Amino acid sequence: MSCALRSTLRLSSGAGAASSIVRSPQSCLIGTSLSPRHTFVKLNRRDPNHVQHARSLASEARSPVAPTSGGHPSHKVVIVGGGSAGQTILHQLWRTGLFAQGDLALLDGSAWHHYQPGWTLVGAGLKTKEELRRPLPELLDDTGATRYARNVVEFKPSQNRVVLEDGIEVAYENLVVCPGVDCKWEKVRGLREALEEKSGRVVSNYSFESVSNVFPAIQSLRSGNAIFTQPLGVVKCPGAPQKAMWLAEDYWRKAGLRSDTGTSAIKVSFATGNPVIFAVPKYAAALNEIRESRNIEMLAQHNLLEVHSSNKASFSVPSKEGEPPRSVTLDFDLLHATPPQGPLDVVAKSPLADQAGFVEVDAATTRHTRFPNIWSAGDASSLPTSKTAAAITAQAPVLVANLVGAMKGGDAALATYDGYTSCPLLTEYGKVMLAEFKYGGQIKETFGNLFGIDQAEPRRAFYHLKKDFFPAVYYGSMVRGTWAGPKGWTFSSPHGASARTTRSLSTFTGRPSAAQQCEATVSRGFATSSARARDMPARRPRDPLANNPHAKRHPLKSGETFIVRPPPTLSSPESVISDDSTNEGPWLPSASGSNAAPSHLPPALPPRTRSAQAARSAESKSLTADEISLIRQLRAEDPIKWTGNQLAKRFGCSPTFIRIIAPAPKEVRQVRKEHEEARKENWGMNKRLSVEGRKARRELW
Ligand code: UQ1
Repeated sequence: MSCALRSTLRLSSGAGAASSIVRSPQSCLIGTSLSPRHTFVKLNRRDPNHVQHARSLASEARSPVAPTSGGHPSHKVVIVGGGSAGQTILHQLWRTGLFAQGDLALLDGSAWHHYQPGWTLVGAGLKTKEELRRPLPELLDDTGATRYARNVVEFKPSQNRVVLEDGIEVAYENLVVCPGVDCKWEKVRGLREALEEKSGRVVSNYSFESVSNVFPAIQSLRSGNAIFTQPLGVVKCPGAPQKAMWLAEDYWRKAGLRSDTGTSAIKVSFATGNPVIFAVPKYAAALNEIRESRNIEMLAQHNLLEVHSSNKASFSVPSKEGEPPRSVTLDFDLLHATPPQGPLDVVAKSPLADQAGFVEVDAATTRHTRFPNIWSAGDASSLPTSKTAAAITAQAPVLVANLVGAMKGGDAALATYDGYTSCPLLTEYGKVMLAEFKYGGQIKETFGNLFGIDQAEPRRAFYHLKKDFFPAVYYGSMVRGTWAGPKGWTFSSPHGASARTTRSLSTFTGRPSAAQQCEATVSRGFATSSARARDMPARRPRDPLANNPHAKRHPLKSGETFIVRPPPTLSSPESVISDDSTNEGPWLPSASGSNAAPSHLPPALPPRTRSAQAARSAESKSLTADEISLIRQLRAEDPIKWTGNQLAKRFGCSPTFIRIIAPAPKEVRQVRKEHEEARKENWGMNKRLSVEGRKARRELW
């Protein structure tokens, strides 16, 4: 066992005592500990120069100097923890354009950020742990936030201050607490020692050091008992302990060491402290079916207590009423352990904590129930849902909207979180069951709603989401604040009010509700180009055409107004239109002669793109009678698979033509229509307005 692992395990158990603890509040799987890159400077709180020191610490991280409050560096919003939640929230706040350099601060002593949802893939030999990490400072560079490369050791909510490990106190107007949860390795006797042993029989996907030992251990096992454990209580990504099992079992199956019937060279057991395999009954039923078909033993209510030696482990099991708790000891040849987990001591012992030690926030608004200027999301929060990165994609926009709303003195409870979370369960190499649900274990499936498929059925497409898409979108978009999970990239606020700043030629205005006004500002930054976003804070640019005397207003049925404002550089609809075609405005269909745009009309729609034109001309392609009857036959056999688009592709004609000669059955059309309606509900303001606008322009022309 390396020193590094030893120190990791030791450090990650304590709260705030050591400078090098990494407490990444990540979604799936557990934080790890590495030394921060910055030099540790011990500062004395009583030293009158400590503020000066704090400033130099801040600038050490290439950050602006903070203003002070009562002698303490002070910020409008201080974020505790730079993991998935902290980074996502920081970037989303920055993108609102409401904050200047130094208004925001992030406190985290970690040198690295790990994409922990990917560690299951490392344990299965599909990725390396190194490719899943990034230096933390690099991820924060594009915000104007001050980074303190220190962890918090004390919360002082009544004074609006937090204390850093070197004694510095940082003051805040608003505090966002998302330091994640800790692995409590020490709660299982003998586990740390067993993980350090050379035999490599005890492994875990739940730490940076040990995750790379998992796949070699799976590869080298040829026979015996393999036990995969899940502790009773909260864990990050509650599906991860069994993902390790499903993939290992599949590996051994492919290696000829497992069979569905009779005896296999390797026996596989899932020992969980919980009574069921998964908390949501729909997915639990599907998983149990797969488990039985693959001959995997379920040891329910078996909570790992102790690892005795390199081949024996004890579990507590329920006893009959009135009898003392029992324990059973099992032999193993490979043990994949998931450590018990819980809130960091610094949070659990603070006034912020609920009885279980998590930051006590309102389940809908993410606002603290007792300190209105404190907020929390992610693993450290008391939000009663599964702790995953997917959950953070839904929590962060709610927190940001409500925090900004509260700062503006408005109603902070505008946006609400419904408990959305997701667990992409790898059930074998190449297949994933995409569990998605909200509070109360109610199903909330993205693709089920869009395409009418059952997400409890493991699929290859979901596997690629998990293995390739999510890691890329995580670093490329999520922690940069531009990914809203199942809602995709267009960051639409929880009320669907996402506003574009201005458009050059035409602008939509409406009378947004108070909620929309607030959120329009919240999400404004998301519509800017990435180059602009980097140069934030963005100001709403003054519209140079605001006083254009030629502006025409077209009220739309939806309540919005479509305003046409020809730029001064172009001839206005009222001006004499020259024959010179270079003088054509893009808003004029044709500037020549009598075809000039009538001044009372908004711009014409641009001509159809080449591909659309090609598709239209393909409509005239004549199909043979055989082809037409084949189309009808395919449509009748499997109308779900053979959509209009699929058939059009196959037969080289347009989907419209297909829909005319072989319309889909009424029920299928009905279901599609419902999905389409559901999809429209999720449209952001931009999309809605652009569709409305096109419709209006089509009608007017
Ligand atoms: C998601 O957004 C996300 O973040 C990048 C994940 O990575 C950990 C996920 O596992 C899931 C399920 C989502 C949710 C997104 C969709 C499209 C279902």
